[in-house]
Amino acid sequence: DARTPDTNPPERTRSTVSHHTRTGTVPWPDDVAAHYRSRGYWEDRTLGELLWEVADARPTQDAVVDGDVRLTYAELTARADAAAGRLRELGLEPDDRLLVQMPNGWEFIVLTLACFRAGVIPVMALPAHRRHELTHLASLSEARAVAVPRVLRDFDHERLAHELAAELPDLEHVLALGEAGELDPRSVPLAEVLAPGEDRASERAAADAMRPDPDSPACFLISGGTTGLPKLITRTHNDYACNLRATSATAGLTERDVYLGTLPASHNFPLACPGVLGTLLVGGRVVMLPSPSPVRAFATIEREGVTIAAAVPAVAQRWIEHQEEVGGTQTRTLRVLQVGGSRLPDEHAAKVEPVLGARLQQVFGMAEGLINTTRLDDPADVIVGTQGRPVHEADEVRILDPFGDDVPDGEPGAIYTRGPYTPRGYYNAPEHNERAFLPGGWYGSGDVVVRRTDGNLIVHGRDKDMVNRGGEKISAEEIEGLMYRLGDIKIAAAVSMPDPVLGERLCVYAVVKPGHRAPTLEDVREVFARAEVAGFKYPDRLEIVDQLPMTKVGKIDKRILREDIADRLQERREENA
Ligand code: OOB
Repeated sequence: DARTPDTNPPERTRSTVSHHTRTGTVPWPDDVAAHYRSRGYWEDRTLGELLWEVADARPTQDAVVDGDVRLTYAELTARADAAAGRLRELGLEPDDRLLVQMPNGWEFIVLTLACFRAGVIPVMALPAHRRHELTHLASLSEARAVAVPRVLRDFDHERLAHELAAELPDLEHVLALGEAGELDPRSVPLAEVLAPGEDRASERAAADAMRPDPDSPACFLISGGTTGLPKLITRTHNDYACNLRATSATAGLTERDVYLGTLPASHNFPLACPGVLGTLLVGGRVVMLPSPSPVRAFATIEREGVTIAAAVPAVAQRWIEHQEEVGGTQTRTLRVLQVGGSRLPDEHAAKVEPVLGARLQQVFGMAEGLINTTRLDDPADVIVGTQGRPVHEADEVRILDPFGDDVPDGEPGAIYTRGPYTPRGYYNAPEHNERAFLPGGWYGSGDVVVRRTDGNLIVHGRDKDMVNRGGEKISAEEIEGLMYRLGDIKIAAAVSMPDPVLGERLCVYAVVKPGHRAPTLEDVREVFARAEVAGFKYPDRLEIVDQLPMTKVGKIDKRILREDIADRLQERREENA
C-alpha cells in the first residue's frame, strides 16, 4: 500500500453544483464522489447501520466498560435507540446540532450513537473548553442543545450551560449528567435520556425510520485552528466510516481487541482512528477512562486485558517512566500503543516496545481528515523514526515548496492532501476555505514534512501560526487577540517554546504601550481567567520586550522569537546546572 500517485484521480476543479441542500458544507465534486462510490470507499451506509449490524451479531458480548458499568452490544444499541427517540421527543430534528461536552464515559458513547441514529449532529467540544470556546461553537453550529457533566474538576459545567442558553436564542435544551433530583430543574437529566427503553422492538423501528442520509454530517469535529477561534469540520457518515475502516486495518483491529479510551474521546484520534468507534465497528470492547494517569490506566489495562490504547507523546512518556519505576507486568496484554497528536521524539519512540511490551504505532493525523500511521510490521527504523504513511489507498498527498511546486523525496515541504475522508471545506467558512484549500480541493494542514523514498513521512516542523501544547492545539492569533484585553499591551506575539514534557508550551512576547506598566504573567493569566478561556490556552511565560523583530514584508518574525526563547531557556538551564 505504498503512496498513491498524485495524479490519480486527475486534477479536478472545484464543483459548484451540489446535491446537498444544506448550506455551509462543501461537498466533494460529483465525479470524485462517484469514483469513491464505485471503488467501495463510500458504502452509502450510516454509522448507525454499520454498528447495529455488528451489534446484532454479538448481542451478549461486552461493548462498553466504564468502571462498574458494563454494556453488552444489545444493551448499547437498545439504549441508543431509546435515547434517539427521546432526543426526537425533546424536539431535536434531523440536522439539528447538539453541542457535546462530556467526559470519557459510557454516556458519551450512548449519546453519540443516539445522534447517529436520529440524524442529530453532535458537535464534539473538548472537556477543557469554557465559555469563550463554547459560546463560539454553539453559535457557529447553531446548536439547539448542549450536553454537559454537572460539576467536573471543580467546574460547574451545568451552570455555564444555562448561562449560554440564556444568551443564545437557538440553544433551547441543557442535557446534564445526573438524575432529576440533583440537577438544576431546567436541565434535562441525561440519566433519563440514556436510560433503557421500554419497548425494544418499537424503539428500534422508530430509530430505523430516522435514518439520515449517509452523505450528511455524522458529527462536527473541532479544528486545531490557526486563525482565531476554531472552525467546524463536517464529517459525513460515508467519509467517517471510510476513516474507521482504514485506520482499523492499519491497527490490525479485530473483535478480540480491547481499546482503552483515555484521551478525551471528542478528539478525532481516540474517537475514530480507530478509537472508540472503530473498535465497536469490528465488534471489540471499549474501556473508557476519564484520565490517562499511569496508575489507573495500568490497573485498567491489567483488569480488562486491554490490547490497544492511544496516547499523545506526553502521556506515552509518563507511561514509560512509570513502567521503568515500578517494573511491573501490568501492560502485558497491550499489543499496540498508538502515539500521535504531536511529534514523538525518536528517543522516546525507541523505548515504547522494550519498556511497555507493545508495538508502537505512530499516528500523524488531523481532524480535517488525512491519517498517516506506521504499520505494525514495518522495520524498526520506520516505526521509531517516521510518522508513517496514509492509511487509505485513495489518499493523495503532495509536498510543495513555497511556489507550489512538488519537492523531491527527502526534502521538506508543505503537505497538501485530499481523499475519501478529507472534507473539501470547513463548515460555513467560505473565506477561510479559500486560504486553507488549493484549487482542486487540496487541504493544506500547515505541516512541513519530508517524504522518504519508501513513502513514509517525517514531520519536520510547521508553517502555521499554532502552538501544539502536548497535543492540544492553540491558535497564536486567538491568544494575541486575548492579550489586547490587557489595556497596557501595544503589540503581542504568541509562539511555542520547547518543553521537555509537553513538547511545546505557550510563550507570549509583548511590547508595552509608552507610559504604561508592564503586566506580569499573573496579570495575563487573570485576564484569560476573566475571559473564561480553556485552561490549556493560558500562557506559560511572558517576555516583555522593547520591540518585536519584523520580517521584510513587515510581519512579526516569529522564527526569531522562537529561537530567542529557546536560547533563554537553554541559558537558564545552564545557570541552574
Ligand atoms: C490530531 O488532530 P488535530 O486536528 O488535533 O491536529 C492536527 C495537527 C497536525 O496538522 C499536526 O500539526 C499535528 O496535529 N500532529 C502531529 C502528529 N499528529 C498530529 N505532529 C507531529 N507528529 C504527529 N504524529 O492531532 C490527530 C488526529 C487524528 C489522529 C492523530 C492525531
